[in-house]
Amino acid sequence: MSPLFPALAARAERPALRFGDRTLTHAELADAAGSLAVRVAGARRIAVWATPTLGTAVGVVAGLLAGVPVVPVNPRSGARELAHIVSDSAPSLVVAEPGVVLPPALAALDRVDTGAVGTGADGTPATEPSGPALPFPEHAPQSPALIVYTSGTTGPPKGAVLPRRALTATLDALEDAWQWTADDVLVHALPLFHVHGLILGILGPLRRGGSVRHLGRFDTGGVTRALSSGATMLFGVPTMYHRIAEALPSDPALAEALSGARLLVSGSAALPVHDHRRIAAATGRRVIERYGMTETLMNTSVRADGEPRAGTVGVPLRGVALRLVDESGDTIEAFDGETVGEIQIRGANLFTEYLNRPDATEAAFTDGWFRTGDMAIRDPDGYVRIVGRKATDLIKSGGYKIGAGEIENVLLEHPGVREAAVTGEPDPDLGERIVAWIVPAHAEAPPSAEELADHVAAQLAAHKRPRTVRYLDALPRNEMGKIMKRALHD
Ligand code: MCA
Ligand code: AMP
Repeated sequence: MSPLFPALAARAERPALRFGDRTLTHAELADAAGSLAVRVAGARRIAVWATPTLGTAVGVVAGLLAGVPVVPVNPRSGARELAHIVSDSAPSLVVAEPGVVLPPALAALDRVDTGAVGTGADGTPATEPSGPALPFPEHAPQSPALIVYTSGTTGPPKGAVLPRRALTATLDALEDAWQWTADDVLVHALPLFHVHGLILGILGPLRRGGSVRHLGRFDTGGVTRALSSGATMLFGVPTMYHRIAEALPSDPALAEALSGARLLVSGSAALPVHDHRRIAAATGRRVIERYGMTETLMNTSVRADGEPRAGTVGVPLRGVALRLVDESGDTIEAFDGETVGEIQIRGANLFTEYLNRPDATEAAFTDGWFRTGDMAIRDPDGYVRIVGRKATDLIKSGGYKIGAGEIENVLLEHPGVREAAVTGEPDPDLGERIVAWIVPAHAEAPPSAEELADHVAAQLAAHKRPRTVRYLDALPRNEMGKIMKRALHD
C-alpha cells in the first residue's frame, strides 16, 4: 500500500504548513506528527480540538499515521452540541494545543498535548517534539480516517465516517481536475473541523507534497499578502468571495494578487453569478466552483483545463458516478439544460456510515446510490447546475450547513419562547441568513433578539445563531397543526 502522505514518508525538506509565522517542513511534520502518533496509537478514537492552528494539523496527521479515527471538534461548539459529539463518538483521548483550557465534556478525557511545534519567523525551532518516529505501517483503505459531524433537518448532527479510501479518491481526483502539484502553495482561512478546510485545505496540500498557508481568520489583506508572496491557489466559501468582490473596487493590490493566482476555487454553497462577474471583471481571473458534501467529499468541479462557467459546478470528477433521478425514482437520461432531478452519487469518495445511526445510513442510500438531496440540471456537455435543495429545513449560511430543527429545539427551551420556527432567508453576504420566528411566552416582555442569539450560540455554535428575530402572535399552521413555513415569509 502506498502512503497517504508520500512527501511525509520521504521526509521532504520543502515547506508543508504555515500558520501565522510558524512553519513546518514535510520532514519536520513527519517528526512532530510521528512522535504524537506514538502517543495516540492504540486509542479507539481521538477528538482533536480543531482551532485554526499548526497543532490541529499535527494532531490530525498523527491520528492518520497511527490509524486512529479522528473526530475534529469545533472549538466554538456550544455545550449541548459538544456533549452530543463527545457522547456519540466516545473518544478515548483528546488532542489539544498546550495551554488550551478545554470545556468540561472534553476535560474529563485523557489529554495529549500537541507540544510546541513549528519554526518561528526568526528561525527559532520549537524545543519539542523529538522524532523521528516514522515509518508507520499503512492502514486498510476501508478503515475509518475521520468522523466529521454534519447537520440534518432535525435532531442533533450525525457523524459521517470517512474511510481512508474516500480521502485518497477525492484528493487524487482533484489533482487530476485542478492539475494540483507539489509546486502549489494554497492559501485559505477556513475552519479545520469540516471537510472543506481540513480535508481539502490541509490534507490536500500534504498529499500532493505542496504547502498551505493558513491565515487564522479570513480577511482580504491576508489573501493579498499570501498571493503576492508565492501562494498559487485560494480556497474559500462564497461569503469570502463575496467580501473579495466587495473590496476589489477600492483595493488594487487585492486585484493584482488575485490576477496572479493559478486557481481560485469556491465551494460549500453556490457562488452568485454577480460575484463571479465582479471578480472576473476586476482581476481577469474566473473563480471555479466545485461541489461536494461531507458524506461524499467532492463530486464535481470545473476543471483547470475546462471552460469556467459561472452558475455551474462543472463535471463529475474522475471515479465519481453521478445520476439525476426524478420524483418517481427514474433516472433522467437527458442532458438538456432543463430537466430537474436529485443528484445521486456512487464512488470510492463516499463515507461508509453515520456513526451509531444505521437507520439514517440506510435511509441515505437507494440501490447503492447516495441521495444528496441537491436538485440539479445538466447542460448538453455534462456541466451540472445545482438549482435547489429537496429539504427546505436545511440552511446554508456562510458555507455552514445548519438544520432548522436543531435550532428550533434549543429556542423552545428558552423560558421566554412559546413557539418557534426557523427559516433561511437570502442574504447577500452569507448566502442565507438564519431567521427565527418567535411567539413569546409573555407578549408584553419578549426575549430580545440578542438574548436568543446568545442562547443558541451557547448551546450549539455561534454560526447557528439567528441573525434576525421576528415576533408573531401565532405561527401559521395547517389543519394538521404543522407549521407552514412558506406562509411565514408572506
Ligand atoms: C457573534 N459571535 C458570537 C455571537 N455573535 N459568539 C458567541 N455568541 C454570539 N451571540 C462571534 C463569532 O464567534 C465570531 O468570533 C464573530 O462573532 C463573527 O462570527 P460570525 O458571525 O460567525 O462570522 P461571519 O462573519 O458570519 O463568518 C463568515 C465566514 C464563516 C468567515 C465566511 O461563515 C466561515 O468561516 N465559513 C466557513 C464555513 C465552512 O468551512 N464550511 C464548510 C462546510 P470571532 O470573530 O472571534 O471569530 S461544507 C463542506 O465541508 C462541504 C464538503 C463542502 O462542499 O465544502
Ligand atoms: P455539508 O453538508 O456542509 O458538507 O454541505 C454540503 C452541501 O453544500 C451540498 O449538499 C450542497 O447543497 C452544498 N454545496 C457544496 N458545494 C456547492 C456548490 N459549489 N454550489 C452549490 N451548493 C454547494
